[in-house]
Formats: sequence, structure tokens, C-alpha cells
Amino acid sequence: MLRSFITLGLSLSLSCGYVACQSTEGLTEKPLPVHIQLISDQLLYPTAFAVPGDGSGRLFITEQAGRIRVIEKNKLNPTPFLDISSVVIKRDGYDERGLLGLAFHPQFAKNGKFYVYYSAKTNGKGNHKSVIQEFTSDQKTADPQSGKVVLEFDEPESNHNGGDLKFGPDGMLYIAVGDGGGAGDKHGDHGNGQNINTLLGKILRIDVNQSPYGIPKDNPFRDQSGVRPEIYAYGLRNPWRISFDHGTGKLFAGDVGQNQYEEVDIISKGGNYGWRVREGYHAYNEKDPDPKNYIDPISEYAHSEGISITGGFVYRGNKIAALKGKYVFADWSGPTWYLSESQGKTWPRGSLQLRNRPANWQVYSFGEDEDRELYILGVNTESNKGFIYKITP
Ligand SMILES: [Ca+2]
Repeated sequence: MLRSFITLGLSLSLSCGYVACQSTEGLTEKPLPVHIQLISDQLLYPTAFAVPGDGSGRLFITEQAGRIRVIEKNKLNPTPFLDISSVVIKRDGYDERGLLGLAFHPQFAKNGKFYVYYSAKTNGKGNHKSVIQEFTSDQKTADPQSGKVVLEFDEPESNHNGGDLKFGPDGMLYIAVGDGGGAGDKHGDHGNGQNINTLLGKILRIDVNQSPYGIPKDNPFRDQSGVRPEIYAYGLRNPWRISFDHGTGKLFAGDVGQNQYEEVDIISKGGNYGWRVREGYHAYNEKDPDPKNYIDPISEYAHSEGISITGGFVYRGNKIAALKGKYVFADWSGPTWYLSESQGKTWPRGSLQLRNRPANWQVYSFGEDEDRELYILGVNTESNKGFIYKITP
């Protein structure tokens, strides 16, 4: 699963064999060594991770083709928790469509509800539609027929679908949506990212405790006409993985760049993150009106270091003291980094050295368990097996 227009040749040329070959360009923090522990290498294209908050210790992983798998006591259950592969569009590992996101309702232990984001056939315009659907489970398994559509919208192209779902500390569901694809956000007069009358290229916030959903009272565009009231923030290109920092409540997003810069953003209500006028800290399309009030990222890296960001989490676990409060993330092509909090505009970056990582891998996603320990998900490109590792001291 590749999240920008990049040729396979370029991605392979960047597949460093060992952490030592990571570029150190722009790294001002010292390297931070950790280990990783293999939890499973029997997954197929793992795209997202979530825990139910029910104290069961279970880890849930979405597979791109439309299954949710469960790991309990370090064992992968052969029976999926949910299988909607018959309605999910997905062709192969380089296809950006599929089952892309999962979030458990904050009261899952009582109501059994959870939410997924996937790509499906559309009867409308465009390549496919993105669907956010609610399922109700008996905690152990979920009936694919029990799904109820919360929100769906057409996607003009196959790529840039975003797809992450996270409940915020406010109990609202936050949804990361890509710009709908096409290099340079080519749809619409000024692209979809800057158009606040489309859901594409946005972070959305909705209240799923109303049917099919409600608009939170303080959503920034709630009472304006000609604007989608679901929008929480805009000007995103392909926010690939968002997360809340459990220490500060801040919302982080890794936003995949076009062909020069990858970025990390802290998302604030009503914020404009610049795309397609800006890419990272730089002008991108100078023919567009300059938004002026755009918010710059807290970090960027150039395509000499990677090609497609995979956003992660601020580490709030207890096992790795040196990692506390650091934002952990990666590039799809393999390198892993951290950012240290800063009062300045840019958060300084250092290499997160995973001592025993496989020689060749692609990083698809990160996960955080109930103890706030972190996991890394992706594909070993030698064995073609999908993996989940736990980050350990
Ligand atoms: Ca931006």
C-alpha cells in the first residue's frame, strides 16, 4: 500500500537493508535505540490497529482486504472478528483502497459498537466510495450483516483515501480523509484540500451517539452555509494515520506529501494545513490563492529520506523511559524516527533505531495498546508476510 504517486523503482531504491543506512539529514536529536518483539507475522497487509478498552488485553488489526483479526495472549486467532471482504475493494498491496481504519466506541465494553472505514463500489461518480460503518458485536465476533452506514462519500480516484478513525478525549469520532487523489490535488478549482464544501482533504469530527451521526456543537463550520459542518480541519493531502496524545490531548497527523516533502501536523480546530498551496514548509502551487492563515507542520523530511509518511503516536507507556513524550513515526519505505516536544515552530527529530528489525520492510501503521505501549505494523518484503511488532526497551 503506497500512498503517493511514486514509481516502484524509486521505492525499491530506498529500501535500506539495515537501520544504519538511514539518512541522518536533518536529525538534531541523538539516535534512540530500542528493540522490537515479533507478535505475529501471519497477517495480510495490516492497515490499522485498535484496542477495545475492555481490559481484555486483545489487539485488533485490520487487514486491507476486509478482515479484522484478533491477537490474544500473543496468539493470532484464526477466525476473523469481522469479515467484510465481499464488499471491500482492494486489488493488491500497492492499491490504496481497502479496509483502512478501525475504532472502538468508548463504551464498547457495554454496547459492543465499533466503526470501520473502507473502500466500496459506488453507484455515484468517481472511482469508488469511502464508507464509515458502525457494527455491533457480542464482544467476541461481529455479524457482517449488522453494519449500519454512518457516512459515505465518493472518491474521484483510487488513491489518497486517508482512512484512520480515532475517538477523541471529547468522545467524538475523528476521521482522516485524503484529497481524493490525482497528483497535485487536481480536482476542483483550487483542489479539494482548500475547498470547505467537500469532505475530501480534511479531518472530520462527528458525534456517533446520534443517528446516523450528529455535528458537535463547537465544530468550526457548523453554522456557515455552503460549508460541510463535519469539517474539523482542512488543507490535508493524505493524512495517513492520526493519533491523540494521551498526555496532552493533542491530535497528531502524518500527512503524505506530493513529491518533495512529508510532514507531521498537530491538528487544531478550524486549522488550514495548507495543501495544495503548500507542501511541508514550502510553496507548492503558486497559482492558487495563498491561504495566509495556514498552519505549518511541526516537522518535515525531504524525499531524500523517504517517500510516504506513516504517522504514529506520542509514547505514553512506562517500559521505555527514554521514549516518554516523544512522537514516534516512520516512512513507508522503512526508516523510523521520533520528534521531541519543542516550544519552537519545529520539533527536533532523531532516529529511532530498531535494533533487531528485518532487513527489508514497509511500515504501514502504528498501534497503541491499553498500557500505552506501541506497535509497528507492515510487510516484510522478503517473505511478503504482514507483521506486528511490539516496541520494547
Ligand atoms: Ca501541510
